[in-house]
Amino acid sequence: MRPSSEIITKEVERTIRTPLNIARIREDFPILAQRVHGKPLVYLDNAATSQKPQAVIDSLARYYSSQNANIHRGVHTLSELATYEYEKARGKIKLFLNASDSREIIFVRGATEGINLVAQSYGKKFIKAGDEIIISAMEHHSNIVPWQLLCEQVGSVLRVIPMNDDGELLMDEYDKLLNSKTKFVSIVYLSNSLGTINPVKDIITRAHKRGIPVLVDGAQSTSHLLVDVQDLDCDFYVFSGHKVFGPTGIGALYGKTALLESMPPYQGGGDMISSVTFEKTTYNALPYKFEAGTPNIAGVIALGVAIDYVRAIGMDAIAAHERELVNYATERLSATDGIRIIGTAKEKASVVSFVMENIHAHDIGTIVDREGIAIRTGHHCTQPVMKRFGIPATARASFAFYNTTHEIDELVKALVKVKEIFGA
Ligand code: 7TS
Repeated sequence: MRPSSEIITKEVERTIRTPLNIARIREDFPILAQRVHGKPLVYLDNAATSQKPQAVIDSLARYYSSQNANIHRGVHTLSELATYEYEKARGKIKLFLNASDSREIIFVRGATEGINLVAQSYGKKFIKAGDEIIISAMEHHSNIVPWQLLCEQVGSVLRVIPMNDDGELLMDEYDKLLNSKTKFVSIVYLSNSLGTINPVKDIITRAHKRGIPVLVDGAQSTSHLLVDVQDLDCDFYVFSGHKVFGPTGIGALYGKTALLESMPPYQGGGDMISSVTFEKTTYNALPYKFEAGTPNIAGVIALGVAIDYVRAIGMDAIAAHERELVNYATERLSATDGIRIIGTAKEKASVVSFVMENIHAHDIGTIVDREGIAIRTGHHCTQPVMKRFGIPATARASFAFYNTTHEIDELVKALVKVKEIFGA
């Protein structure tokens, strides 16, 4: 559990910041003041990537204008400063996820690279021919393909937890899939195409009863839910910085120390070694064993700033505001003739996917864009989800804490125009 001082801070943040002062928060995001096609930008594509506060943008400029140097290798002032800032950011992510040790935080390019690292390092060492890996029917391709690659390499088998028509996992079916051949479970916390919040803690408990490790794909959950990796007891957790108001090209993998210690390096190169001879190379300690080569130093430092920003607002306040947005969008879209919501789980956050009768999702996206509204349309890199619901694509509005109910009204107005254009 979190230390009590942190819980108290969270309480204070909640009482002074609920409800959030959205107008004030929006001033921190310069891009939100833009006009698109002459209309105020309504940015509802946060599941694809979130916008960046000025503090994050400034951090990138500050790094390159006054701190730029390579880390972990120089004794000169700038190198020491860059190293200090880089490692400080690791500490911030440790706190944000409530990991027990900074060495459990590995910097990677994003959720995708984090999953590939675990599949190739842990998977190749510990998963053998005939072993089974369980994922779910609502995984992003990033949490399907790396496991399929591993299956091709070692001869293991992928098993899939099915879901119901609301987009909720069938836990009884999960229980049936768990058996003595199961060697790994990899599961999405918050679905990017349905908005379902999965019962990951329960999923982890059931796997652990059989000694099976679990990876949680936190690509979507990290910016919307308070995540506590110790409370979840997950073995691995991955997320992408760009979805948490930080830069692209940087993210983190959390792994329990004992597991990370047992795994071979993912890539070879500078910084990940302890000593190299042509006869034998020994590897560096955690976390450096998994951070070969010069990393995205500016990205790491700016991600730390993004985490500071999110923590200052408070995840509880963010979750409460976004719950309101999802409920409001669900109500308004359901009340509009010809619109059907895909993903009606009881536990949902931040994402509302929908289809419109006889209108392709791409047409919806193109027309609302003319109104300055950014939504995503397509399969959202979850083709099996589309197949499960028998549709080619959805239109998806996805929210962040800076969105408002007024923006949802604007979306609904634009969708009514879409219907008019198609004579629906
Ligand atoms: N897992 C989930 C659940 C995701 O939603 C995404 C990206 C990823 C993994 C991969 O993240 P990356 O940062 O490594 O690419 N999801 C989306 C999306 O919904 N629209 O664009 C990217």
